[in-house]
Amino acid sequence: LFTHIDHVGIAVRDLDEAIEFYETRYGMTMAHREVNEEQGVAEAMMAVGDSTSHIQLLAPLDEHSTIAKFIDKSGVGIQQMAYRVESIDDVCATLKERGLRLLYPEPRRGTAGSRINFIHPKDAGGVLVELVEPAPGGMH
Ligand code: V0V
Repeated sequence: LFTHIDHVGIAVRDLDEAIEFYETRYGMTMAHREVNEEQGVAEAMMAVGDSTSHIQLLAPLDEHSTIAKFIDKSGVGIQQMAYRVESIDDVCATLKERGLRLLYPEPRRGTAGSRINFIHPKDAGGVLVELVEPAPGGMH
């Protein structure tokens, strides 16, 4: 069903400070950075060595952001676990058949033009699981 760990998402208060920490302490390089208004985040993808996995640093754009709500409730730290898939439409159909609640009826736009959806954490052992179908020729 899933082909790779695409990224692990970490909620941070200040994106620039977090990028600097990952660069100077872990020697990671930033592969991509963008603002996603619909998701309420400013985000940076930090490459983990030569693998195609990333750490996604997520800062809230404002107090209504899901990331702001997460930080208020749980503090900064791991917010989500994202698996890469080949066909998000097929995977969502399969997961629905298996009784899991997806957050969106149709995939939405994620990092670098990817298509994304989420499994509700209440149906996934307390883990917010994201599904990512990379854009053709995208960053993954
Ligand atoms: C909430 N809960 C979580 C959680 N967020 N559990 C584990 N991990 C999380 N991240 C639990 C929370 O403790 C509550 O449990 C319950 O779910 C309801 O939470 P809530 O605080 O009332 O929050 P809601 O229901 O308003 O929102 C939760 C959901 C929301 C998951 C629905 O965060 C959401 O829509 N997330 C998907 C979008 C997202 O995260 N976007 C930011 C990343 P109790 O207390 O009832 O037991 S954007 C991104 O990843 C991009 C662009 C990308 O990768 O491409």
